[in-house]
Amino acid sequence: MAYQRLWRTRVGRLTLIMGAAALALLVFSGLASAQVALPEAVTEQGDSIRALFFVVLAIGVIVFVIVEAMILWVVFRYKRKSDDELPTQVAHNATAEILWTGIPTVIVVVLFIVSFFVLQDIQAAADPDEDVVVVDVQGRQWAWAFNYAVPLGTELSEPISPSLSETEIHLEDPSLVVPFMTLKLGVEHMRVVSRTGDVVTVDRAVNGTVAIRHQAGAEVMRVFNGTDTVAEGRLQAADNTPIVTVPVGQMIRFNIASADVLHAFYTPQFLTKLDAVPGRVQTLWVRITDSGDFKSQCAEYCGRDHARMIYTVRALPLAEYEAWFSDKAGEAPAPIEGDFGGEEEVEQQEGAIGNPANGQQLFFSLGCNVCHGDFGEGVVGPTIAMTIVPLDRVILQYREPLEAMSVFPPDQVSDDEIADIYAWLQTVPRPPEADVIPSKLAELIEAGG
Ligand code: HEC
Ligand SMILES: [Cu+2]
Repeated sequence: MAYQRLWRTRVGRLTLIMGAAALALLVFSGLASAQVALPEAVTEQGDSIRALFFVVLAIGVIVFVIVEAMILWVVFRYKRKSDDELPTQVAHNATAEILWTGIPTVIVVVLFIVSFFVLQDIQAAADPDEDVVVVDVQGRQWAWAFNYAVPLGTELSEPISPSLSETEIHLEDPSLVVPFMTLKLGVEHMRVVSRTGDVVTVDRAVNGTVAIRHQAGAEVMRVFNGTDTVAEGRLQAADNTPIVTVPVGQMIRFNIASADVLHAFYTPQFLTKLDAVPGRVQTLWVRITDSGDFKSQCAEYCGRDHARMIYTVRALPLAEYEAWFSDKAGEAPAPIEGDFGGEEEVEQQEGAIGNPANGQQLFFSLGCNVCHGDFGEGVVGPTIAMTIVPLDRVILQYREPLEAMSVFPPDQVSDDEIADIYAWLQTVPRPPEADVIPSKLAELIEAGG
């Protein structure tokens, strides 16, 4: 054999040894920085998955060792000793055949049963009377939005646009137990107007969201955007990555949706990931056991800036979480004053550039709020409320975006519609200077570019 021939010369031996060493070095240098083992789970569900993994691993190791040992035994025991000695030829052996069919069958059945129970365990919803933190997750090219449900009883703002039709929903209606009614932004985007007994009146197609709690008859909640951002783990200079803050110890329900293509919600320490599928809401239940910041990312290739879809899950002890939450809930943006004109009075005022009421709806239905915040205050994208960027340059931004904004071609949003959005954004107050997320484009224009 070639190896044997090589091994006979000194140079050959050296080559072989160096080659093996280089290969080992290559393999281990990769492993040193990479996470080889399964990460420690920080959720109860992750613990079950980890336990299942080790059961499967143990069975695999046992089978591997037995099979390898038998192969080696056969290789050495039945090594060809002379050319005329042939091994005994066996046609069949009932015992061996039953064993090699039976044992794998038993293993597969055991794995099936064990995984079935683990799956049930990790997909189990919270108890009906348990407190649940509901977070609506929306993936979009290329950002994540996290919206929180606020229990009823929290003060509700007036509907923004009173002209939109109000709808009554009955909490006992089982169809409303469908987790999250707001997937079609702009169509099912709703906010609570009032609640009497079992009947909740919602306002459709406006800012704010109604999520129905998982159990029938439970409270209806308004969702607000309580996402913090962090300027670390940057991939490009203007990048802020969102933080989704959650409590330790309480059941959390992530309602995972996508506004465009497939994305995947993936926190390695959860030991599970779930795709964000357009047109559908997927539910991920977790109860976190350890506090900390867990770096997370989109785990389904979704286009040019997929790599920027990073976020952090921040798990805080319950008391700290509650303090953070009430702080955020208090901050929930106040409704904007003013009459934007309803459908009956689309007529434009003299000299106005667009129809702000229409613009406001488009802003949500196109998902601009995901990156720019419900009030254009800026999240992943810059603050665009009352932008100084002129309309024609803004139209260009939709068509050929600077930085990681999604492309909006004319068949998705026309120039006139952009003018409407622009008009609405010009009526929305800018946040205090300290909270403004700077816009490159605005800076360029200010600099006279
Ligand atoms: C994937 C995230 C994302 C989405 C979705 C998105 N944008 Fe942007 N947008 C950005 C980023 C990032 C910039 C940064 C360019 C810069 O810094 O000037 C930007 C820039 C802008 C600007 C120019 C900046 C300025 O100061 O005026 C406008 C206007 C704007 N976006 C409006 C919109 C509108 C309206 C929508 C919905 C149709 C939208 N964006 C959707 C991320 C997004
Ligand atoms: Cu992605």
